[in-house]
Amino acid sequence: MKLTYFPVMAKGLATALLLEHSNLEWESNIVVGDGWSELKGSGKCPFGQVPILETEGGFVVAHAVAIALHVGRTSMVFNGASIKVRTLYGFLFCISLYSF
Ligand SMILES: N[C@@H](CCC(=O)N[C@@H](CS)C(=O)NCC(=O)O)C(=O)O
Repeated sequence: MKLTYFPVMAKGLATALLLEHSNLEWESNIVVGDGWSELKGSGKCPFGQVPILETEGGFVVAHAVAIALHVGRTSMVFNGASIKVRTLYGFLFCISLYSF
């Protein structure tokens, strides 16, 4: 999986932390400078914004909360120990703190 975001601690941070906490293989794609206008113009971002998560199947998930839920489901965090479920909810709450 590939998470694309800017080099700032905002919407992409909680999703990156959640991916790191999961058992999934993932890579970070940091967009800087002209890279953003190129990516935005490419139409790859469904809502013209980041973060986006590209899955193995080529599907692109947009919006931080949707990405967190996708990661939670895919990594079976929901089926794990309650501490992991609480951790996922913590990440969701963290995302909600800085707007939608
Ligand atoms: N609802 C989206 C909002 C994403 C968002 O606001 N992304 C900003 C960066 S934090 C962005 O891509 N800004 C660049 C632009 O809109 O051109 C989410 O929750 O992920």
